[in-house]
Amino acid sequence: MRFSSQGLMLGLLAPLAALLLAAGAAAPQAWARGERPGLFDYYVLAMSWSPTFCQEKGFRRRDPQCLPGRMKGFVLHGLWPQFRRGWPAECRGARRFVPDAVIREVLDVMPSKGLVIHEWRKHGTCSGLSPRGYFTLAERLFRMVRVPLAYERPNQALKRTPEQIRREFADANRERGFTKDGFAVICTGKGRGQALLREVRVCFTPTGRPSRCGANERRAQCRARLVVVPPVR
Ligand code: U2P
Repeated sequence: MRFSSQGLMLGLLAPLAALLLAAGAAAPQAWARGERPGLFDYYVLAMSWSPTFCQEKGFRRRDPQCLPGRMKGFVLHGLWPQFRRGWPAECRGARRFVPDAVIREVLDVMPSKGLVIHEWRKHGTCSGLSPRGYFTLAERLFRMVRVPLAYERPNQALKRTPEQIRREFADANRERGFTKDGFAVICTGKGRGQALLREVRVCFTPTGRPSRCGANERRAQCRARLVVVPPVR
């Protein structure tokens, strides 16, 4: 069954948006463009590990989030309405513009204006919410996820299996109602060799309660034997 979230409560800099767009373009076509806003099965909250983003290409070192002493750990990549298979994108009839005040309010957790606007147009327009409602929900869910202690500004690289990362997140969030099935680990590369942590994705119902993830996350799940989590410097 699909839910409607209508009536529900209420720069990562430009280079990241470009990277993410490129990644999206390379992925198998799983979007349905122009769907009706508010019709979807669940949300996935994508939490990006900023040090991996900073490490991947030298030019990003000019990005404020990549400057020594100002680096961050997890940042908010997006909140994506999902179908059980695939996801809606660029939905019809929603507003195109995100007010400046809304952008300023979310920059603390989503540190790129370009990314905020991109995420609204691609995913937020499918939420059935206003820009303010959508980013308020995204920030609330992002802050609701407790990051395990080991990931709070580690000064040395961590090494984990994808399964260990999911278990650490589930343990840290058990009393909030999450289980391991509500988390997915996304890494660089597609193989079984060593990889870097790119994201932790967390699944929610359309009303913002913890949920199991779906086929989209199972397909994207990291297959590496070992995941390196670069330090926050
Ligand atoms: O994974 C690469 C990019 O594809 C988009 N994506 C992926 C999984 C999913 O469930 N939903 C989804 O939208 C993301 O594109 P972006 O929002 O960054 O443009 C993701 O980065």
